[in-house]
Amino acid sequence: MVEIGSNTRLRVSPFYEATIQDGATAFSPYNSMLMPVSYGDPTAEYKRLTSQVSQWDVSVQRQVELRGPDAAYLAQLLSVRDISNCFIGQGKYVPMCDHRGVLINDPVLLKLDKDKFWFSIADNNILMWARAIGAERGLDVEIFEPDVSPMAVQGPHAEDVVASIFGDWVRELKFFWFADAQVSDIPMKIARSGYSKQGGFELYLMDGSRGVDLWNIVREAGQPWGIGPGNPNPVERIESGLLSYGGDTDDMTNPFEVRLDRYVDLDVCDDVVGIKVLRQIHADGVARHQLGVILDDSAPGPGHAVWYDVMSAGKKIGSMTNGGWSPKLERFIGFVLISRDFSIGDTIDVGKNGSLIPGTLCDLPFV
Ligand code: THG
Repeated sequence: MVEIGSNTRLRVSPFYEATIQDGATAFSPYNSMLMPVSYGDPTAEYKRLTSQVSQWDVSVQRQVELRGPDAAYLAQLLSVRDISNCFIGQGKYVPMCDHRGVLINDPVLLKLDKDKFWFSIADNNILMWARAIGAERGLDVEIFEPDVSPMAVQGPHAEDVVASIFGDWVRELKFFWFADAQVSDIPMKIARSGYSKQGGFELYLMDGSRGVDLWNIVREAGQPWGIGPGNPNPVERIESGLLSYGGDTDDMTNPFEVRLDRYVDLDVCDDVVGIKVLRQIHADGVARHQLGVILDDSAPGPGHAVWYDVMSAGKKIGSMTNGGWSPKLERFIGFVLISRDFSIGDTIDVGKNGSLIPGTLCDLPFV
């Protein structure tokens, strides 16, 4: 038994005690916080998500707030997707790149007002990045982390659960739009979003002292629909083709390699970080691409390195970046990031710890 020393470098989620109470058995580091990644029964967690409803502590998706006269301009500089058509009350999935055109995050951007935005971030320090770019460009904008912690409610009955708490109006919320809401004096924004393809909402808790209260309200309201705890599901998200920044990307990955083409607008203004390089990369074409793989057998055990080699005729052609047993396909599936010389229908081998497992490349998403 190893204990994690509590300290100022590791922030505790407002839902932490509730997730422990609900039986969390494993946590994973993310944005200098811990995310519950298992409640001890992966099969049940997958089933709840795909046939009932599941509640997740995703407060590790920390918010970076931009506020002030130049907030909209800075939000655009940091996003390689055009956000000029984003309405107040709307969210957008916006890849972020560095000056090399390398993907450094894939946040959800929420436009709260004409001069107020949140980036809801994946695992990388965007607070520091936004402050650096804002200062270098001499912009008039405040950049800070607000007291906001998302909790996801995902699954085919998520809408029933959320409507039973907040009212039927939530059923009218459009995909990625959000609105203010309150229950038991707990302030929040409710968005129709979440890291699954099972449908659902994210409740952006706006008072960190009320995390356990909110968790328990959702837990109780969800009983008729069989709610239980879960987390961004490692298999459902692969079946659904959702990218994991940092999990499926490395320090060289650009958005075109990982199927984010439709979130890159090459005609945004030249000031957008990385856009000029992306235009060039787009014109030249990429050397690698992301595909699915269906294996003939289970993948070998994880070992210490995370990515598996993808081999063809004894040569390494790329990596399998993540994988797992798919209940829907009843096969072991995964994402590969491989040379463009190989494409859908080709057979390859996935290697690790000396063993080679044959597999076939396929299009994404799986389901
Ligand atoms: N919710 C919130 N913040 C987040 C995530 C989230 N921050 C980190 C991480 N997840 C960012 N990554 C993603 C990846 C995919 C999606 C959202 C966040 C997603 N994609 C849809 C798709 O690919 O089909 C829709 C995108 C679109 O077309 O607009 O939902 O989950 N708050």
